[in-house]
Formats: sequence, structure tokens, C-alpha cells
Amino acid sequence: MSTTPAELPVEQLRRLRFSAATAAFQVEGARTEDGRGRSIWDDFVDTPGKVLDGSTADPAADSYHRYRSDVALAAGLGLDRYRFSISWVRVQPDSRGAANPAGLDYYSRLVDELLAAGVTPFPTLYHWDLPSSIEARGGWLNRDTAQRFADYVALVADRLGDRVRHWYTVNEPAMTTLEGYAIGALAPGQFLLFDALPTVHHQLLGHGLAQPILRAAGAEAVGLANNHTQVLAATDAAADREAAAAYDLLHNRLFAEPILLGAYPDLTPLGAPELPVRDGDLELISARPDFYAVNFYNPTTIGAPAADSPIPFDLLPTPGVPVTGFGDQWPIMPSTLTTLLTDFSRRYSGALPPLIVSENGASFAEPDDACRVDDTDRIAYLDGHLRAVTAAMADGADVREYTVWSLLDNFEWADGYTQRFGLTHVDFATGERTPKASYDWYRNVIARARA
Ligand code: GBH
Repeated sequence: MSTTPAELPVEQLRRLRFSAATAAFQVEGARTEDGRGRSIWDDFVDTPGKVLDGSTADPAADSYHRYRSDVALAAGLGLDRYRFSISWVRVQPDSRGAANPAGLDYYSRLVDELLAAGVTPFPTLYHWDLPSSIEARGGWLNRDTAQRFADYVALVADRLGDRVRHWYTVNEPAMTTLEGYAIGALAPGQFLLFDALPTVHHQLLGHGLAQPILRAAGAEAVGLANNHTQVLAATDAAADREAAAAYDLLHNRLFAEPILLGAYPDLTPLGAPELPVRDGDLELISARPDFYAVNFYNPTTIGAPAADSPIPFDLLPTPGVPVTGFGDQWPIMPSTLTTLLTDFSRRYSGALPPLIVSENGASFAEPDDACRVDDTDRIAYLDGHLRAVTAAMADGADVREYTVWSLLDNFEWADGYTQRFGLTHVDFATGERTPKASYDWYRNVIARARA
């Protein structure tokens, strides 16, 4: 499966920028240092039974103290950009009022370190760690949260906008809605099914309010990162195809179309309530972003739901393909990334700004916590997907950037430390970092693209 970098099509590689990603809660640790407040993820990990291995994301990769080694790893790869996220509760510990200078100082040091190393900082302003004090007032169900997010963004832009020109506003609003508020697998762990839908609109409104604030602070590129999946119907039967269309609507179109087309798709055939849209909201949400970013991991095979199911689809294994450490729910099928990018480019042509692949990667379980650096399975995954991106480009998709999730092994949310995604192994007891074979593979790809 694995190939040498020389075999990747260099013509397309040369047109890509290369990045790797992390997120604050997953790598920083230091949950109580320098006045940091509490987020819904602090509450989630501190609730027994929520995280698979009972771990708490502290110290995680200890990046709050070891950010210089993270930057050295990013520079060692030859990355054009580093995608990290900013913790709202480091900046505003109780989510209102003036900034906590110590919290902003950390990100300011990280930005300076990146710039000195020749790596462009490309932060995400919200990667799932909502302040607990906001969740107590309804979280993303409450329209006011969008305005509070904009107020926080203004504080960050004010401090970092002189040096940071590239911003992701919100990461994967689909996961927050579907897994956080609809089925409760992720924080804040609510089980509201279709009553979670206002959280879609309020997150997108937060993005829409943040975008002009960042532009006013000198940003060159602002957008959000949506996660998309290529939906495969289990069979050609009408009931399976209908269920697959419903899943595509809820997972993909619901989050893409308000941004790109300025309208939500009609969800009433699914029995869903109306979204709480007010006059002017969709104009803000659909103000053209500078890029459209896609996090992609796997396709999803969908069949008709069981008769008594509360949801209009059933998630099934994808037959005949290998899987990652997550098992059946995470099939490996790189060709579906090509299809997704080319379908997207055709379906939304005219409305689509340049594309960025803002996350792509795979975990392979390492239960004994061995320092396994010979990760040929990860190389095969990344090689296949990067090749899939170049195939989409050759077919006309305007992809400008590719990002590996993740630069480092880190805290994988509800799965704790049981899944490792890093190009770099992290010993969570000592903080020691060891580049894996996939790190060398990626360094060689980037070098080849630049040669
Ligand atoms: C992205 O989520 C995230 O942006 C990133 O933070 C994350 O680390 C990465 O991908 C890898 O997951 O079965 O209940 O344990 C992608 C969506 C969300 C899919 C969590 C797997 C597991 C939920 N991922 N989900 S559960």
C-alpha cells in the first residue's frame, strides 16, 4: 500500500500548502494554570464514565509548557502553516468582560515562536471548548452565545491581529450539534435529537459575526472548518437511498449550504423543527469566506432505520475495506475523498471559494502505550488520501492546502488516550516527543513538493 513520495504527482503537490493540526483542549494540559476558566470539556472529563479510559486531558501533550518543541516539530516538517486552537476560557475565564492577559500571553508567545521559525500561524478560535458559564445559560442553544463568541473573538483579534492573518472561526459545528447536543457522545453530553438544531444556527451565526471582526483586524483569510463525509447507501433499495439522503442532509448540506448558498436545506420532510433564523442572519452567515475548509476522515454507509428508531437512518459498516483504530465506524476508503471534493466543486460551483483540507488523519489503537514509531498503516492512510486530493485537483477541484490531523498524539475526546493520531509519538507521562515514520514520510512529501 505505502508508496514513496516520488510517486505522488508532483504537479499537484506543488500547488498545495502543507499544514498539521492540533486543538487546545487536546494538547495543552495545564487546565488550572494562569487563571484558566472551566469549559464544557472540563466538566465532561471530570464526570466519571464519560471518557473511555477515565483520563482527564491533563497534562495531555503538555503543550502549554512544551510549545517550543511543538513549533520545532512543525518547522522540522517544513510546514507552511500550523493549525492550533485558542482556548476561550484561557482568554475569558468566566466568559465575560476583559481578557485574562496571562491566557493571551500564551498564544502570543506561540505565535511569535511560529513566526520566528517561518511557519504561518493559522489558529481556530473555537474547537469545542465552550465556557461552562455559557453552557449554564443554554450554550449553543442560546442565541446570545453567538454574540458572546464574537466578543471573545474581538479580544483575540485585538491582541494577535497584528501578527495573525489567517483564521478558522469554528471547528466542525456538525459534531457539536450531532454528537454534543443531539446524541450526547461528546460534551456537553445532551440528548436532544432534533431539538438540538438551534445549535447549528447559533454556531454559524457566531462564525458570521466573527468574520467581519477578523477582517477589520487585518485578516487575509477567514473561514470555518466543516467536517464532511461521503455518504454511501447500503444498497440501491429506495429505503436505503432515502436514509442516505437524510444523513447527507443532516451531516453535510445543513452546514455547507447556509454558508455557500445563503439558505438552509428543507428539513421538514424529516420531521425537524424550523431553525430560529431572524432577518439578516443568513446574509451574515453567507458572507463569502476566503476559503471553504473540509475536515475529512471516512465515508459513512447508511441504511434504512429500524421501525422504532428515533433517527431517520442507521449507520452501518462499510464492507470490504480496512478500518482504523475506531473499528467499523471508521472505514478507510481514500477514493471517497476524491468524490467528495469533486462532487462539492460541481454542486456548489460558482459559490465555492478555494478549498482547504483542514484535517485528515487516522488513529491506530495502541493499548499497551508502546512507543510505536513504525506506523506504516498511518503512512498508507495519509498517502492514499493525499493522492485522493491530487486526483480531485486534476479533476478541477481548487484545493489549496492539505492538513494532517495531528502533529502530535493527543487527548482524543471521549476516547481519551486510547487513540493516537500523531505524526509524533507523545509519552503522556513524561511529555517526551518521538517523531514516527509518518513524520519522515510527510517531511519528504513536503520537500519533494518544494524541490
Ligand atoms: C475531528 O473530529 C476533530 O476536529 C478532532 O478534534 C479530532 O481529534 C479528530 O477529528 C479525530 O476524531 O464514537 O462517541 O467516541 C472528527 C469527528 C469526533 C469522529 C469524535 C469520532 C468519536 C465519537 N470525530 N468521534 S465516539
